[in-house]
Amino acid sequence: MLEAGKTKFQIDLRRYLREDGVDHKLIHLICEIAEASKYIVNSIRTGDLGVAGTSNLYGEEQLALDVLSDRIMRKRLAKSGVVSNVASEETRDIIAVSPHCAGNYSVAFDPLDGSSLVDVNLAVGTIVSIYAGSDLMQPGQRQVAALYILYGPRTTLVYTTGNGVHEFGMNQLMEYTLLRRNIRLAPKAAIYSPGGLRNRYSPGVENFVSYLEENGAKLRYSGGLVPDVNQVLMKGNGMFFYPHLQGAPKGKLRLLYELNPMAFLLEQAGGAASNGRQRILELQPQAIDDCQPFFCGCCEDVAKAEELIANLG
Ligand code: AFP
Repeated sequence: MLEAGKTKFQIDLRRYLREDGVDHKLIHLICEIAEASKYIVNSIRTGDLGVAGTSNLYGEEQLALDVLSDRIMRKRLAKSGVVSNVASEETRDIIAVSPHCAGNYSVAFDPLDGSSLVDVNLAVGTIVSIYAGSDLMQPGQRQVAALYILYGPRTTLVYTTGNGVHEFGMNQLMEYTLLRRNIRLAPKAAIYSPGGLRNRYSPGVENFVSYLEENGAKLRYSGGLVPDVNQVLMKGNGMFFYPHLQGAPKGKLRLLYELNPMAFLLEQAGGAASNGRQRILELQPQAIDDCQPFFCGCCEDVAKAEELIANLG
């Protein structure tokens, strides 16, 4: 087991995954995704910021960057030779990329989450959820790996394979090297990121905001799930939520592409993730585009959210 804390040494992602005891095909897959992110980061920096003229499954207008990032990811996953099925937030179906790889992995991903923030130069990210075999419609607790790549002032990759949460930074040679291993969350939040419209919050959620504020938590919301969850993890004491709203009882965020991978990462860091009533990782997806309310971060605060929602809705 590798020790917790920061490191001065340049340990690259592949070597770390090997030392972490990860299966060699999964190492290959994670490294292919890391490769894809290099093209995505380049597209964000220099690419077309306009619309693509198409819409995704949720009726949202796609940007040229959404479509390009999706293509980059899909191509790389197909080329990896270890992926059978993929599902992307940007497309409508589960797609068989290499049906002959049925014994290996399937991947659900959001190629460029928060893309509407690129034009105002805020941070965005890629989110990835990996299952063994060909079935993507499984509860998140069956994920074998989850990761995100954050395109901020620096590009970082944060992953778990069920053995803690580890952060890597892209260096000047565009290689990912270890920044922090075994990231851990405190039990209570000092910052919070609340999504959705507050005048549509339920009484339980409204009370939860008051509880956080009374306990001294400061508002820190960027509007991008990846940077918002990343600050919860890296500061080690935060809470993110995008709740059920009046008129949107399932909130906005997608179980397969956003919640399951983030929930796996947060639990692996000693935090928790719930839809307000149930652990996210136990939910059986009903459809590829399932949405769920999301409360994640420090475990005592997630428990408080569940208590207030159980009592007040
Ligand atoms: P886009 O991918 O459509 O930009 O949505 C981003 C996102 O799914 C997630 O990253 C944010 O947490 C959430 O939406 C923000 O939604 P609001 O704009 O409704 O606060």
